[in-house]
Amino acid sequence: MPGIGAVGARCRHRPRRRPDQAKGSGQQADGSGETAMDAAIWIYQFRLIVLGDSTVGKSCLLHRFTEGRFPGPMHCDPTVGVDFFSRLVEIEPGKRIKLQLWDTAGQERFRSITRSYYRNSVGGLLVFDITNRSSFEHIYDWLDEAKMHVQPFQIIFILVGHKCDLESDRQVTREEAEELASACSMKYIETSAKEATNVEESFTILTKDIYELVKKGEISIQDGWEGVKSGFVPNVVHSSEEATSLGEQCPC
Ligand SMILES: Nc1nc2c(ncn2[C@@H]2O[C@H](COP(=O)(O)OP(=O)(O)OP(=O)(O)O)[C@@H](O)[C@H]2O)c(=O)[nH]1
Ligand SMILES: [Mg+2]
Repeated sequence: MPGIGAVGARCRHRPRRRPDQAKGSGQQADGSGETAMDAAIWIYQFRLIVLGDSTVGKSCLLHRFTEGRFPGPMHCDPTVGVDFFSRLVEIEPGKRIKLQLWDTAGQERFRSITRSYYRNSVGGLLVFDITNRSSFEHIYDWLDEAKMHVQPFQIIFILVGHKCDLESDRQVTREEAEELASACSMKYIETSAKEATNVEESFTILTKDIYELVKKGEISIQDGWEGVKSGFVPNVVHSSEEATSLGEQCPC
């Protein structure tokens, strides 16, 4: 019977070049040009966007999440336009989601570029700096702008109060941030890229929430939309005809 068969087969298609050009996408696996990330198997790919004022720490958060390191004050320049990161997340034993992560510039002068990335994102982190009151006050603006530009699709956000290692400089209380999050039907989490606090959790919580909506059919894969893509189902061999007909859906 075509389509069902032996265990552990690999797709015969060549991997699309791209995640290996992204930060955090993994090392060369075997010298063949295929990275560890390319070779991995995932059930879905979610595209997430990271938004917030300049200097709130978006890029450092992504470096910590994808590379496990904090670049430090002298090694993280303001983002120019948009930067791309990638990582796999295991949401249940043996079930991985591939995250494509778009790091946007907070500076106003890049807004026309960053806006074009909202529409193809299924989820996002809305980041403010707990030591910078105005970055918190701008969260509504970021949210409004994102909602306007994702139409007709929906986007799921988590609110992130960043730099929680700087407790003594705090200008936004946890309570008021939780209140804002609740008013906008978002979860709230406080993170520090410097001390690696809740970085993993912030991305995992968002990924799991999106996954649940996908499972329930409230978010679905759609032609012409990059927010969610299906991945490679492990332990299934496709016949050559079926593999060919899969065409664009092949995730490798
Ligand atoms: N104390 C502390 N500083 C942080 C943390 N994360 C980032 N920073 C610092 O905040 C500054 C700005 O960080 P970036 O990650 O470049 O900020 P950004 O939001 O990407 O800024 P744009 O690219 O301009 O939008 C840098 O000096 C970082 O070292 C953190 O968790 N704790
Ligand atoms: Mg940045």
